[in-house]
Amino acid sequence: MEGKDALPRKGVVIVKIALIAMSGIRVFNPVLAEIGLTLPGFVDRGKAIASLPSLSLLTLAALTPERHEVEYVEVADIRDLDELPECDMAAFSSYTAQIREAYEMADRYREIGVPTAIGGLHVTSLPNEALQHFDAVIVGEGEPVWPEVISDVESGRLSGVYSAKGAEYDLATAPIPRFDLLDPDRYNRLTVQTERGCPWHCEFCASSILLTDRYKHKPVPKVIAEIEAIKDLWPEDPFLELADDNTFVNKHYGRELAEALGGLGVHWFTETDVSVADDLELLRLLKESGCRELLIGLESPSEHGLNGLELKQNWKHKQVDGYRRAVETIQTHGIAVNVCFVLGLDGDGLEVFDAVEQFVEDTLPFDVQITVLTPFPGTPLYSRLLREGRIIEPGAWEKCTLFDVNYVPKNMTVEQLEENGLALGMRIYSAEATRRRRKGFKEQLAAGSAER
Ligand code: B12
Repeated sequence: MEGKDALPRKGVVIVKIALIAMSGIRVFNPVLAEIGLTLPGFVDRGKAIASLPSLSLLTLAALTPERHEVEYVEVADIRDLDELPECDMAAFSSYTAQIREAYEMADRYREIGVPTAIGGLHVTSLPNEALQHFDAVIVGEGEPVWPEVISDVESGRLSGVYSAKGAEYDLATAPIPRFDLLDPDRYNRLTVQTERGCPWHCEFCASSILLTDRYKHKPVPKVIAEIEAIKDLWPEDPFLELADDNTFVNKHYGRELAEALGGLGVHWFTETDVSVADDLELLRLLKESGCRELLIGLESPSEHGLNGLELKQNWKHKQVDGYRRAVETIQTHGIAVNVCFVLGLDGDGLEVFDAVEQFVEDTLPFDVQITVLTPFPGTPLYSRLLREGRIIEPGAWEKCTLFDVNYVPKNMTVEQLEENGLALGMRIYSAEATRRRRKGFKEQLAAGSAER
């Protein structure tokens, strides 16, 4: 690593690039953290996902010219970091909750003259904030601009915002992520991405819709090639999580994908919307393909909670009558459902806590996820709540965890949301309720098999 004094203004020869993933799981409120992490139904999922690597950085590594050495580093908690990873350039990926830690590391790199770059969802929304700490900030999808970032750092010109907005990236040209940079013993779950964007626009969504306006797929043969690469590297097949926001909007693509996955002998999980339950042939193929679970954002069990939430067509509001049926249909096809609810929506009042519990008791999904409405920067929700003076602590990004409350709810107090949310969590993640749901799923599975 070169010291500041030794760093020439022009013609920087990069030798080693550290690709640094901010990788922690975060809950700000210590009470929540302590209780949440002991609840059986919660702990399983938490443990499973906590070890996922950064797909963005592995993808960029694959697009880095061979003349540069790359090292992939994960930082779960900056307090555990004795020394900065040694490198000639540090490129970070991060989400909102841990952005301050990325800024702190960048400041330290700046002190020793190492050029820095950062991309990802948070800085795509707030590039100017990030520029106070980083030499280069990448807005939008990383692939189209990474070669320019590298070339600018090589010529000593790395500076400012590099925007991929408008340069719509074609996933047909996606490289195979450098899974070989990972230690196979450390990961038993890996991510593969089949699509970006979403045709719906939920007000709170802070996912890949911030990167692209389009809903676009990776061609199935490309997805399969990535999985083959993983299978070559992992002696024991890892569980695959698709890093997708909504995999099965296009049912034709869904069936093609499921058929292709069926031949690979993998087990996998993805996120999609409730319309997947309308296509029984797709569900059958999904079961055969090794799909273990579908995570579906129902958001609220009530019509008033959903009203106005999806901004294009009020789509989710139109689906609510089919919610219970959908969970049953999917689970009788042998695929577990993880139903997700957002607590504290403007359309919901105090009755929502019991309504969620009732929904869960009635439908018995294998898993449930309850999170708190979270105004992530860059979302229409954030702009609206800021305008309405309802963000409690603007800029408190460490509270963007999906569990901490940093806004004034409409139909309840902050304390009511926190206390009722916690109490609901204690009930639905208890050993007894978790056992009931697992049993319920098995019964639905058996009923489905008997029918077929
Ligand atoms: C896998 C995952 C994780 C992994 C992350 C592993 C890692 N280190 O990357 C784990 C389990 C650790 C995790 C943790 C958390 N997560 Co998470 N996670 C996801 C998930 C499922 C997939 C993300 C993904 O891989 N996308 C695919 C990659 C390719 O996209 P990408 O990262 O955006 O990268 C592209 C661009 O942004 C850009 N880019 C990104 N980095 C860089 C860097 C450079 C240098 C360049 C040039 C470009 C670039 O290029 C990439 C390719 O185009 C998403 C949900 C989803 N369905 O997408 C949630 C999601 C990202 N997580 C979310 C949240 C809230 C969290 C947690 C706060 C949860 C918690 N309470 O702890 C933590 C925070 C982590 C942190 N460090 O801050 C939110 C983030 C919202 C936001 N704007 O911050 C999401 C969108 C889910 C949601 N419900 O909204 N998560």
